[in-house]
Amino acid sequence: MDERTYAADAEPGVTVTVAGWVHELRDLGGIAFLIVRDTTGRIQVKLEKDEMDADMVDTALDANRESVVRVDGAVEEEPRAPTGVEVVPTGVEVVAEADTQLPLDPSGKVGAELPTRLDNRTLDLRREEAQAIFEIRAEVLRGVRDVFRAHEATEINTPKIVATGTEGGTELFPITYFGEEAFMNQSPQLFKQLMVGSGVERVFEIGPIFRAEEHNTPRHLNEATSIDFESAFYDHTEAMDVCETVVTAAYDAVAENCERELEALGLAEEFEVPSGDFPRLTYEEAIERINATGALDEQLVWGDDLPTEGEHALGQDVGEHYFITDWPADIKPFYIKNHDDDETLSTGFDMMHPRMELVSGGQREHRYDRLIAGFEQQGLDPEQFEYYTKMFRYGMPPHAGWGLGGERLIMTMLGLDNIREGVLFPRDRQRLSP
Ligand code: AMO
Repeated sequence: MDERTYAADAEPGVTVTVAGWVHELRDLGGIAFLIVRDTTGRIQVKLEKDEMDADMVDTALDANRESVVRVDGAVEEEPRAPTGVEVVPTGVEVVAEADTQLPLDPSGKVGAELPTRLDNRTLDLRREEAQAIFEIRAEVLRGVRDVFRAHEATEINTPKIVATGTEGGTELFPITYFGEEAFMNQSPQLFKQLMVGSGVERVFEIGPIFRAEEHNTPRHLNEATSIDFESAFYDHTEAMDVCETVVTAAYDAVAENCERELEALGLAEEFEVPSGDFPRLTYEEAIERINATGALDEQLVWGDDLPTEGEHALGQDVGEHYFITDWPADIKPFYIKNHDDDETLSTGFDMMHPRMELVSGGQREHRYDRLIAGFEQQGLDPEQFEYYTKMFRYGMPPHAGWGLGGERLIMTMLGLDNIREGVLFPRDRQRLSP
């Protein structure tokens, strides 16, 4: 490709080639302005009808909105132009014509419903706000990677096609693997644990998880991005410390490097980095506080799962990120360790944003006999998990970790109404393409 200059980099006094999409054509009679948009912003191209080459002017005037164009010309200062400069063209080429009828208005002036936007995601992403979300998402992932590396964790990639589920049998997507039944992985849980038993000790993974959740809600996806952490010789409290640090680092990275994107989303003023010191409530305190809000028709009792309305009421009461610790052992998965001094209490924890759960984690059961007993208690057949359990007989250190929902982090950070806003091509009950 010929060298091109981004809209934001065009300085007065230089000759450039700019390329991008026709954002708008403003025809004022003798003069017209073509607004070209690229990934850095917009630039004005001035068309003086009587003074410039007639063919060139016609080419520009005839270009449909959203066509891809390339413009050669000189950059001049123009205080009235949106960016303070304009291009005085010597050549205009339509590189790829767009249809006159578009399924949605990429300028965003005419709003479209979310399903229409997702059906036409490529056009939807031409809107500054939509792009801003994904630029922020990229920055979140970078911030998270950096902080994990600073904690000497090794990034791993584990299989997504697996033989067994880990997070409850009903949420599995079965597939056919050379004639055998297999599943899309629900979580890298067992693999990250197997890694701490290797000499690698501390690992993280950022990758897809698949959940065959039946319900279509604004905060559930059938394919989500999980940010997972696991460390040898950590207990649940140390895992929680890392969790706070990672979430805070994600916010920090965005606050530092995404000014323009926050501006585009109207969040520049209100964006707040969390304290990094999240209150830690026990499950017992949590149900007491929920009951005290009076938000639920029936009082919660020990052993109940926290219903969504309960979580909301507690979230409003606490008003910032917080942990819920010391869950009843019975409602946490088999791989979570119970407290040594009280076997009915689990070391499992959840980390909550006031709007919803973001993280589950805990110290893991690393003692072989206890692990096998845990499988049996949950009605799972330990034989099916032999590839995992047998490694607990060859020297498995105590360890702890957690999984953070990437999209929920973005959703709560940016106050998005629907988790799908933070996913390029979401997978849900209704949506398998694009
Ligand atoms: P859990 O099943 O709680 O724990 O998942 C961890 C976090 O992942 C996110 N999440 C989802 N986000 C969107 N749509 C979904 N369907 C969805 N399911 C989960 C949530 C949730 O808090 N193996 C454990 C983690 C661990 O103990 O290390 C696990 O997967 O934000």
